[in-house]
Amino acid sequence: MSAIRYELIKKDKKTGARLGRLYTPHGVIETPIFMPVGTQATVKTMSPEELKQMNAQIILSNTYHLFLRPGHDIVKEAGGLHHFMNWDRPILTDSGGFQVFSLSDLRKITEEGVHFRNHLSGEKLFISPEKSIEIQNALGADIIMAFDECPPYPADRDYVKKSLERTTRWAERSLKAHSRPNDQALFGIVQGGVYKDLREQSAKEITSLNFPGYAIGGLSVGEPKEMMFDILEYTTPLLPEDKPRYLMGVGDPESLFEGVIRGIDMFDCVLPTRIARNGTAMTSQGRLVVRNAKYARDFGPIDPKCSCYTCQNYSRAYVRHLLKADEIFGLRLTTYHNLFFLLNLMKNIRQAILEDRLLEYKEEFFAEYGRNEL
Ligand code: PRF
Ligand code: ZN
Repeated sequence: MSAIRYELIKKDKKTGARLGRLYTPHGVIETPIFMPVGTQATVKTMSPEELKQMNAQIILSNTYHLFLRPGHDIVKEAGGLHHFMNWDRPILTDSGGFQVFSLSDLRKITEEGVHFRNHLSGEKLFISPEKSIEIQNALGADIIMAFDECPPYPADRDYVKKSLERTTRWAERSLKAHSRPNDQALFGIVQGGVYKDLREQSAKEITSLNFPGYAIGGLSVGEPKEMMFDILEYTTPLLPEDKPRYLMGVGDPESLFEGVIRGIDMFDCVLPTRIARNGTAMTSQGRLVVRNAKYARDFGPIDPKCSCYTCQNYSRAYVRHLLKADEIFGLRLTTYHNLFFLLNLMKNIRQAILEDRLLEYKEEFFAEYGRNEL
C-alpha cells in the first residue's frame, strides 16, 4: 500500500494541465499546488496558524539543514517533524543532495554518496542514499525524495549521462533503504539536464522503479527559461498519468503557468519568501519594491486587488517604514502577502482549469502583471 493516492479529477482539453487531489496521511492536497518552503522546520517569519489562514496545504522542509541542526535524532525524539514544528498538515522533505551542492564546501561525489563539510561547523560529513532516507524516515514527512545529483548548467553531455545513471542507482538504493512505505511516499527524481535523449533515458529508468510520484529535477539551474519550458514539455509526457508530478525549485508566476500547462502538479520555491525579506512584493501589477522611496507617502495597500491580512490592514508607507527601520513585523507582512499571492494564484489556476479557461486566465493575468517581470 502506498502512503498517498493521486486522484486525477480533470484533464484540460487545450493544454496538458490537470486538476487533481493528493491524499496523504495528513490530509488532502488540491493540485496543482505551490508548496511554501520551510527549510529549517519553519517557513521564515510565519507561524503555522498564519500558514493555515492563507490556506497553505503542504510545506517543504530540508533533510540537509535538519541533519546538521538540530539533528534528525532530536526531531524524531520530539515525535517527528509535524509534532516538532506544530504543523499538522502534509510535509514534503527534499533529500539533501541538491542542498549539499548549493551550500556546503569541499563536496566530493562518489558512487557511495557525497562527502562535504558542514557549512556551520566545518565538520566533515557524508550523505548517501541510505543516510538521506534514514534521516527522512526519522523526520517523518508525508512525502520524501530519493537522493539524486543535480548537475549544474551548463554541463557536458558525458557528465550529465554518467550523473543521471548514478542518480538511477541511487534511486534504487533509496527505495531499498525506505523503511516506512506505508506512511511516507518516496518520490523518484528525473534528471538529464537539457539533453532530451538523456531526459528520456532518466524518465524510463526512474519510472521503471515504480515510485508513487515523480519529480523533475535539474531545471531552473541557470538555463534560459525557454529551454526549461521546452525540456519540461518533452519530459512530463514520459511520466505516468496516474501519479503526481513535481517540478523542483520552481515558483515564479510565469513558470507556474507554463509548468501547469505542461502537466506539473506540484511546485516549491524560496522566491516569494526570499524576495519578501528584501522588501519586494509580488502583486497583480507585477513586482513592487516596497522599500522604494516613492512609497513613503503611499497610504494604499501593497496590492489593491489582494484580500490578504497585510493588504486589508496596512499601507505601503507603513510596511516601507517597518522595512527601512529593520522591524521584524515588516518582514512578516511582506512574507504573508507574497505567500498569499502565490497560493491564491494557484487557486485561481485550479478554478480556471475546472472552468476550461486556463489559457484565457493566463492572458488576463499577464496583461496586468507584465511579461518582463519574474
Ligand atoms: N534535486 C533535488 N532538489 C532540488 C532540485 C533537484 O534537482 C532542484 C532543481 N531545481 C531544486 N531542488 N533533490
Ligand atoms: Zn496582500
